[in-house]
Amino acid sequence: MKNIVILISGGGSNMAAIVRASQKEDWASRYGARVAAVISNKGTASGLVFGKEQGLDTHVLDHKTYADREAFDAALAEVINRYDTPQAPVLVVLAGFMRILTAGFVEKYAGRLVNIHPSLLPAFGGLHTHQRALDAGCKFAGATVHLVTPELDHGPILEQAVVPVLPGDTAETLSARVLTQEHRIYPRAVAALLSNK
Ligand code: NHR
Ligand code: GAR
Repeated sequence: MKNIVILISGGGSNMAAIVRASQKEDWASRYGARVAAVISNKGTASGLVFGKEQGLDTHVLDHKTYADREAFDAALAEVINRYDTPQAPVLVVLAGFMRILTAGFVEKYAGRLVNIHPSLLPAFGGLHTHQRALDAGCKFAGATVHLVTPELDHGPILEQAVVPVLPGDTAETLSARVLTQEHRIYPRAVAALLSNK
């Protein structure tokens, strides 16, 4: 059984979309895969509640309690590696995870570490994407699922979805429109990764 480990920092709605798809589409029989655990760098992340309700292992690793990024990433890898065996390689899914990962960490999970970013990459990597798209006068916005590489938001693109920017949009209204598309494309991209392996 392949283990999917999902990293969150907040609401976890993308995590929930993936968990629900894995149940509805029976990823266990179809791909021999299951969502095993959720890890948050914030104890207050509301996505942890959903994870517990679903019977997932939940872990909190507060980045503020580690000396530096290397120490935090080493602790993160230690937890993830509990779900990683030669017979059951782990797939690591960033879903609203807000900590930049070190190159050493990213290289450990190369090809099996994915992220969803709320913009049409390569436009607007980094933070505050919706406000930046509005400020630039974009008529369309969207989301991108990509493999994670050491350079932030630069890995190979797996899926994208486009939404219109509407008159009167704020970062909040635009992000909500983008988020509904994220919930559609992220489970699909994860399933595609599982089926190719
Ligand atoms: N790590 C690497 N090496 N490469 C990527 O492509 C990554 C990554 C870690 C996270 C998600 C990303 C996003 O989709 C992601 C992609 C956090 C920041 C950030 O600046 C930027 C991009 C992303 C996630 N984080 C601040 C930091 O100092 C903290 C910000 C905060 O806590 O609010 O790590 O957007
Ligand atoms: C999503 O829009 C995701 O793309 C974005 O945060 C939101 C998390 O929502 N990710 C980033 O901005 C990463 N820097 P969720 O917790 O409900 O899935």
